[in-house]
Formats: sequence, C-alpha cells, structure tokens
Amino acid sequence: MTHCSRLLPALLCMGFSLPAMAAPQVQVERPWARATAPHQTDAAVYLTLRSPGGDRLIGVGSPMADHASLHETVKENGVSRMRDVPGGIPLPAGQTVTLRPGGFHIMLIGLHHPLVAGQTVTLDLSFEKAGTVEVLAGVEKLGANATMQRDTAMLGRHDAGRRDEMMDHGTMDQTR
Ligand SMILES: [Cu+2]
Repeated sequence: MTHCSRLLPALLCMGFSLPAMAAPQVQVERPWARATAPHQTDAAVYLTLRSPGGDRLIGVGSPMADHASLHETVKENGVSRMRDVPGGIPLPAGQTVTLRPGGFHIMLIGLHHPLVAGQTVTLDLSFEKAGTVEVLAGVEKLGANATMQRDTAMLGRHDAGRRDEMMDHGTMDQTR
C-alpha cells in the first residue's frame, strides 16, 4: 500500500482496490515452478495464498498438462510420499498459506512440453468463494533456489524435504 500511494496516482490505486471490496478475493503471491529435467513429465508448482475472509482452494487445472491436482507431501515411517488432498486446501481468514516443497503443492501430471526457465506456467485455481482465478507461475532454473533464498527461514527448514520430494516425483514418474 505504501508503494502504491508513493508510486501511482491515488485514483489508480483506488481502481485496484475497489474490486477487492466488491467480491471475495484471494491474494496469490510468488507462484513458481522448477524447470523440468529431460524426460520429466510431472512437475510441482508452488505459491502463497491469503484470503482476508477465509476460503478454500478446491481445485486446479492447467492447459499445459493432461491433469493437475492438489498434492501434499507427508512423511510416513521416515519416507516422504505424495498424496491427493481430498477436501482441498483450507485458507483460514487472514492467514498466509504457502504451498512449498515438502508440503502442499500443485502437481502437473503429463506435461505437454518441458518447463523451461524464464517461461511461465498457466494455472486455473478454483476457490470455494472466490471462484476461478488464472495464475501465471514463473519457471525457475532446475536446481536453482533464487526464489527460496528470499525466504531464508523456509530454505533452512525445508532443505531436506525438498530433496525427498524430488526423489519422490522421480519415483512417481517411473511407476506411471
Ligand atoms: Cu506431487
């Protein structure tokens, strides 16, 4: 908001904030995915969500893959595995919910083309109240942590989980 009022004329700022008051809205921040390795046909997409009034992410689609679903990585007996999130991902009012390596993520299955660094992934997120929201996720270099480094706490805590998850996705690839 401070940036808004400093950098943009007041009327323009009002124009941006009016729709937020008119309809339930979910803020989507930092959507990103990793570039895919050769022959990799599945990929995870991560982002941060915030709903002022509370909402629920109930579905996801992408024109760039055969199928997209909401996944969660869980540890069972010390082994990380992924599973579908049946009821969707709850967004408690005013709380920040981050989909990240080692936790909730969006899984793209059967990519039509490899994900290349610098390009974007188109997603359609379906929310219980806010409806469908189109999101463009930036593709980052394979193995690069450019986005992660901006959040050092997250980097430290999920370093191990991220490796597990990449192995997990590899295993899934082979069994399909
Ligand atoms: Cu997954």
